[in-house]
Amino acid sequence: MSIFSRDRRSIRAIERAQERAQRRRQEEERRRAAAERKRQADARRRAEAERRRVERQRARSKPSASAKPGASAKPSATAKPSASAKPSASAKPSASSSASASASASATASATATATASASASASASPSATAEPTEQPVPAPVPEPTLHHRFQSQVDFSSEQLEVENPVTEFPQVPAFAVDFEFHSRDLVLDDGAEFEMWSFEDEQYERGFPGPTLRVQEGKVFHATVHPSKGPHTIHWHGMEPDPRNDGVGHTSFEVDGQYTYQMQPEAGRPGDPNYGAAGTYFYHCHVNTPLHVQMGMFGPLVIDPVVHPDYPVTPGARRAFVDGPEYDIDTEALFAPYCVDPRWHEMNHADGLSGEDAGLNRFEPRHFYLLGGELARRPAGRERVWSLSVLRANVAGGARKPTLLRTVNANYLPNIVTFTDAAGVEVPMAELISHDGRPFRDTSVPGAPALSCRDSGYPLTTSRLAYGAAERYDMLLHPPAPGRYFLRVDWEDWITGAVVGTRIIPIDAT
Ligand SMILES: [Cu+2]
Repeated sequence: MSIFSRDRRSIRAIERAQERAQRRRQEEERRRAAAERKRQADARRRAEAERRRVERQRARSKPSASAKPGASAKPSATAKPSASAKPSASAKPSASSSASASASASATASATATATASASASASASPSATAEPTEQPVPAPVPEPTLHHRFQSQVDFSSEQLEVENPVTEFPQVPAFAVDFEFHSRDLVLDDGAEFEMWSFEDEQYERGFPGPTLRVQEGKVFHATVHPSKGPHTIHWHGMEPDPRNDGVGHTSFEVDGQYTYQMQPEAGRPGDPNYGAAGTYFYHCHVNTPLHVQMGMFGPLVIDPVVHPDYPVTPGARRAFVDGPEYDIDTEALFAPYCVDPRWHEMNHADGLSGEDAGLNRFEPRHFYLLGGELARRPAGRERVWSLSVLRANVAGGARKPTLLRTVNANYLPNIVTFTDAAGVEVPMAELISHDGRPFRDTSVPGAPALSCRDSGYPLTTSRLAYGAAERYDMLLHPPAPGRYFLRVDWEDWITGAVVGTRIIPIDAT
């Protein structure tokens, strides 16, 4: 490498640092502006709710006021609260949040005053024979429902998510397994030498790495994952799991997290032969804030749910089952791969780009770099700023002493992928037995009422040389290379409209 190119690189590094600083400043300004817009919208909404509440209260207090003329001095008491309510109502629209808080407090106070005053008015009215005997008791004011908000547009919907500093984990239980994730953002070099700004989750083991930490949880066990976002709100969505809305990590149904939050869940335990139970399988987690951008920036990681061990389906040493009554596989060679690709333009964007209705270009995904993330699950390298990249797979030959190799895959792309298994000459080899999809085992459900055995146990293994799948899909497959030797795993990326192959990666599979 010449001095000239080193100089150019250092100049480029300085330029990039300056660009990053500039982007951060812009992002900060944008966030401040968005927060101000949100504050104003909230104030308007509160003022509107307040105005309606006062109007309704005035409408309610009218009949009781008309009943008063025959009564004593009390009617003037009922008249007063509604009169005092008027100025506070008119004061509201322009008021800030603290002003409207005290205003709503005074409105509630005046509402209670009306209720007690009119109640005592009707009480004092009934003993007197001259008072109208048909007077109806005034019902206590019904609390105004809040938080009902109709979004005006898609932009409104996506930019007005509830942000909460430190939401509380409801019904907390003692976890069998807990992790703690920080947010990180930094430049990482991927396996083709290209460098991009990446955002992801990190823990002590996989410091600032990519993808996010590998999580492995057993069915039936309570699991906690605490996230500490920074540089704007983030969440963790447990894609394919079904926790309650607070723990599902989707801002639209719960909240986005600013400070920290502990997600809690308990994956359901499987039952042999029953397709209605069980969570074992391959998943991934990802941020669900400005989702297309944040996932592309790298905010995702693998999640494996292991099955409970059922007495009817014991496990031999060195092996594990993919689901409760699923086939055993070899723990040593178990691997995961995730096709992922990068549109460099997206990696220059900011946290909230596109959320305020501007055309940020998130409708165009034009990847230029194609990657296979992952590797053997038992050997993921830990340590700072590691990108987990797949370069070679091992697989146990069919019919040998060892259990077959389990290959898990997560499509971490926005493009469809075609996976093909071939021999050294490029001829397809049907060596992949698909055993589950999206955390759901393939079972034979053709006989109603009979145990739904796995497809293999029912005599119909789903064996193929090719697999096509789209964004966020997962498959688990056993590999059965017919003889020792070198095979290949080929992954093609297709344009999602034209179907043209836009990228390809090929890695060897060494079968022994
Ligand atoms: Cu995020």
